[in-house]
Amino acid sequence: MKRRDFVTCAGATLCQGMLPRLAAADPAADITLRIAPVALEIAPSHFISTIGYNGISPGPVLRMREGKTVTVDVINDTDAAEFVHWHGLLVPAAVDGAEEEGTPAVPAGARRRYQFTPKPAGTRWYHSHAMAMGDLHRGSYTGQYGFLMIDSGTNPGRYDQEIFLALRDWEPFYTDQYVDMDEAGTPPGPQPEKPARLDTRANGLEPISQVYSINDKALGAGEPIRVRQGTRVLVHLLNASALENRTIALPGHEFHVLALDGNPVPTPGPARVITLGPGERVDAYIEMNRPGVWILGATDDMIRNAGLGIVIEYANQHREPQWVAQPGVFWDYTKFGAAGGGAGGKAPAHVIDMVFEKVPGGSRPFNLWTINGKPYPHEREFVLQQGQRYRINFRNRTDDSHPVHLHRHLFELIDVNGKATRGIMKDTVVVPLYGRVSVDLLADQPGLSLFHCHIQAHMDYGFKALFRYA
Ligand SMILES: [Cu+2]
Repeated sequence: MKRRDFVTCAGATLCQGMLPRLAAADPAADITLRIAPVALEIAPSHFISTIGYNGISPGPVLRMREGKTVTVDVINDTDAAEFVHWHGLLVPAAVDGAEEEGTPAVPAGARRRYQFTPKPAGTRWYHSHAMAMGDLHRGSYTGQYGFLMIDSGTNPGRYDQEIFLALRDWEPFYTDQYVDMDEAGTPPGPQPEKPARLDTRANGLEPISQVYSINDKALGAGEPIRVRQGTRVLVHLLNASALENRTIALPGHEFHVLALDGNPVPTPGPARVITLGPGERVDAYIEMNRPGVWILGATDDMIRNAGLGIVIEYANQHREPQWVAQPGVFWDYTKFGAAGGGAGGKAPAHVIDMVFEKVPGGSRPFNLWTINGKPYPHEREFVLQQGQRYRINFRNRTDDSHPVHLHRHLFELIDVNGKATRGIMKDTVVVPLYGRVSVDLLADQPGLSLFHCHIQAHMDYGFKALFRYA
């Protein structure tokens, strides 16, 4: 595919002659995204200095029609090259927004036009795909993200109210006293990949946060979501964190899960808590049938009290927002699979094993993350034949739960720690600590495709690989 590829300069003289200018006759883009610094007042007088899209963070909710080609002009008003990745879309590598796949950067102070045909329909998102390495003010640590809704034109729209909730954290810093929530969010059960002998070397530095928000407000700082009894509210959830998996709940209510990563599930159903790894989305509706004032937020008290929540206020209800703990309840993808679980469906002939390991920092500042014993790059290790189906086994031999993402493809969830399932299509899946997840992949998107952990520091320090087509 020949992409129309314009690069120009915002400031004229600096780079004149180096880059082709946007032709004067070029029609206006359907969408313009300007990458520039923003200050977010997430709580009274608590400003976060970050980088956003079009002066806000999250950026505007972008809406595109499935199958209808769009042009997006990205203007980079920062001093570093950027990439905008269209997460969950099946688009060519040249416009996918990942340097590793060969997408050209949007240079500092310049403009680049992306043109693609969005598919499939569903809740997608867009975000920076720049490497950050040791710089906690780059890539997905910044406010460069937003929802991207691909509309099929056939959504029946059986809801009264639609809300978008992105989970975030801010002002990350490094610590070697890292305690994550992965253990608390993992149901007791088998740990099929737990090594017989654990690596006891000292852990490297990991970024953590103590400041949280949903969208651009910490709990209690923004307007509540005002609802009426007897209505149905459609919630689009996104974990836009660069750091950690999160579990949320709305006490007194259940989520009715409709879609995972924007793809309708075979068996929609209730969930009292939802766990989302960075990059994951959940679409669910909530029946508003428990009048009161409630907190929708992180199940972890420390994280919720530090901002990760939002108030849900029924009409004519005025009281302190209520929270009720949800002990012993766990999120389980497989509940939403096809009836009959793993029955039916022929296993693909080709099997790819991916073993995830951590090399603790020891004397180096950061941990190193490996796939099959090696950090990125992997030369011609993961080669797909077009039209073939593959079973991929993610084997997590580390003490973190990793949200792994494959660009430009959807995969079908087949097994989570021995629980078989069918029919759940995803682009990102959390592989539990010492756990194993199997997925099936149809190789039908020729070109380079990046696979990586969606925790920025893991990706930056080795946890990524390129899939190629033969
Ligand atoms: Cu990871």
